[in-house]
Amino acid sequence: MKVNDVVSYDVDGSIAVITVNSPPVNALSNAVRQGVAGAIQTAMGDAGVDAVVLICEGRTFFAGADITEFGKPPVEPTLRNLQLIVENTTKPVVAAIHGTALGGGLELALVAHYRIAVPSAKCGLPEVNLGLLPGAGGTQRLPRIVGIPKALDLITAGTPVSAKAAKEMGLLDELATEGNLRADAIALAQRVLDEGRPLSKVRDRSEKLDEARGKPEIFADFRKANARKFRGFNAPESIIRCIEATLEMRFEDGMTFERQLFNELQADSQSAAQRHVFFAERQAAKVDGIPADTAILPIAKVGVIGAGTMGGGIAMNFANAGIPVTLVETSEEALNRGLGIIRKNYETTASKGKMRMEDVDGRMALFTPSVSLSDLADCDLIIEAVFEQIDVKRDVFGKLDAIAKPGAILATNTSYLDIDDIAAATGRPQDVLGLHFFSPANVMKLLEVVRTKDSRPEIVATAMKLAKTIGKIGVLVGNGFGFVGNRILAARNTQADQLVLEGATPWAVDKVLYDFGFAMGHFQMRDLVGLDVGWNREKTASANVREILNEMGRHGQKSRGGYYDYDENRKQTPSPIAMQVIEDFAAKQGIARRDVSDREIHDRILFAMVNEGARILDEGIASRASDVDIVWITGYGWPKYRGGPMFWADLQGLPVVLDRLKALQAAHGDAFAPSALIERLVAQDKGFKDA
Ligand code: T1G
Repeated sequence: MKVNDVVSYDVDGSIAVITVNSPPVNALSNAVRQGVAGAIQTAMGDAGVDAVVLICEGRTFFAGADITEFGKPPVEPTLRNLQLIVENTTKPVVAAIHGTALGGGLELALVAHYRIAVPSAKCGLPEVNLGLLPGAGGTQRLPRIVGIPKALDLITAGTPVSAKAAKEMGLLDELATEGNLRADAIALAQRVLDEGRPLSKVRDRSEKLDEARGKPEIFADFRKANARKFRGFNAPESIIRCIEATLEMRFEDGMTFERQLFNELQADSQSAAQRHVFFAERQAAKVDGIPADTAILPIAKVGVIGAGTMGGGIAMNFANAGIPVTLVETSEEALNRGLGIIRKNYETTASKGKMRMEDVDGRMALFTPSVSLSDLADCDLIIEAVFEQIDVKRDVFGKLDAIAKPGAILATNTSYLDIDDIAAATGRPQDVLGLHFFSPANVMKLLEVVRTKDSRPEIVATAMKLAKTIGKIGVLVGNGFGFVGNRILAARNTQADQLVLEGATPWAVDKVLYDFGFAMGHFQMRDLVGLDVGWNREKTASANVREILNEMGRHGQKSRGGYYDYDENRKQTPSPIAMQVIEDFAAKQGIARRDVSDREIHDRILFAMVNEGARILDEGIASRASDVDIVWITGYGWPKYRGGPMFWADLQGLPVVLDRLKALQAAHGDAFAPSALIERLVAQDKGFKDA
């Protein structure tokens, strides 16, 4: 019978089965919680019922609290009150898990008396990814099952574990047969009754906690080992404190402490930022203006031109998704070098246990090497990753036009060049778009899908779906200089270069950005990528500090010297040589150096980036402010707990941003002329989220 729109109740023998069906992920919404509570009450009042199975339909068991309800007034039963109802039943409750039992979903399963899952299921407490902690007893119950060390790992990492692993750690009582969950759960419930098993409560268990008593080093060592990873984030430390509380407090007090710290995190801008990122990532996959029924083209075979760093990494993405790749280079030697690097990458992955060594050959078998473009004739998608020069790319596309089969997608991996110009070298501009990967292409999550004025909807929709297939976060961007990510990077470059000429040091600039939350500073990143990327050895003319450093052979980390000096372990130290180059160049430019404050560095760099993001939005190069956020978080390391440049600007308040831009414009010129979009939004009392 239907309890409400999303919960139904039926009885099989003497086992009541409560079934939840609330797409897309059975999140524990108000309706779900109310329905389950009502069904439990019914089961308790039903004399013919001796036990209860709680199961979900659709793709998964409860995937957590309903994130869309955050910030709204609580509606009874809250998740914690629903847990009390389940935990205090007089009849055994069995949680039957498939898909991903996550967050509040797993926490609800933890108050059931027994848990069973199909082998394909996963269990996890990913709240840390939202800047939160498990707020329904996860920090108090999980340690009581798996022990303190494992709970520390699982909850601060937020990554789910397989059903097999969950069973081994005691999180699950049984594994069901795949596809037979309901029957196996009912059978377990019946066995519990037949064997008179107790109504065990996780909260009453302490044996696992006892293993950690008197060992404060467990927490001290964990904090130390993860300091770098947790730097800047608030949630991990709160999680650790809650887990410490299991040893210091009674269960109820621990629950109160957990609730207190959860509330603090939920009110924190860091969690708002990370919840914004969660939805922004999913929003980016949605392409406005393309009909949902647009044909997705089959991509059975991919061609990649260029087996260098980018081409090889790009090719690996498709092989990793099981898609055969024809890899074309200009010579056997270049081809073999590229394939060698690919094989070495897989062997390294296997040595880390992330794939089986015996699978490396199978993965390599997906590559068909070639030195002839004509071998790409049967590819559904061809991606070029050749030298970043327009005439080279136009030449390749002209040749592809004569080789590629009709309807094949022709993609360029260019970072800056005009893709309309490249497409014009073919007779099929409608089949051309950009697939801008980020180095290392087989690792970085971001993929800018660049739509030209002629790209037909089918290839755009196909590229966006393909991004998800190869495990990337695809963001659709327009064909403008630097698209979205690199254009904002260029704005940061300009200010960083100017600041060091005016008196700042590269290390001061880098520290401001590091303290803001970037994994590394601007000049440190430049040294890492290589100062000679895009440097023209033939045409160099000491036109700027970067050229001069290159002319001196200081190409960055790879030459053990750039803005920093590097020892044999790549440990960096500020370079007096680079500092002298900067001072000399500033003098030549007639720039009188001065003290530059950290605040000036912070504002000039960050507000210039925000302003460029606004211009990008205003020009339609990005269709959403949240897309700009996703580009800079996933492609350039903008700290996730600050939500991306546009979210961060909204947090400052656009009136503040506008005032600051005007002041910076007065002091440092028109690079800070406020974007018209910012002025419009301020006039309308709106933020980028409304743009
Ligand atoms: N609440 C609301 N909507 C959700 C949701 C959630 N928890 N999880 C997913 N969605 C939506 C998502 O926005 C998308 O919507 C659709 O479902 C499909 O998602 C008290 C406080 C479950 C592994 O953090 O990890 O419990 O775009 O595209 O790739 O301690 O979704 O279709 O409109 O991601 O198959 C803890 C978050 C919450 C899990 C499925 N739980 N979700 O991945 O699909 S906090 C989480 C996921 C909590 C308690 C605390 C994934 C997934 P739309 P999708 P997918």
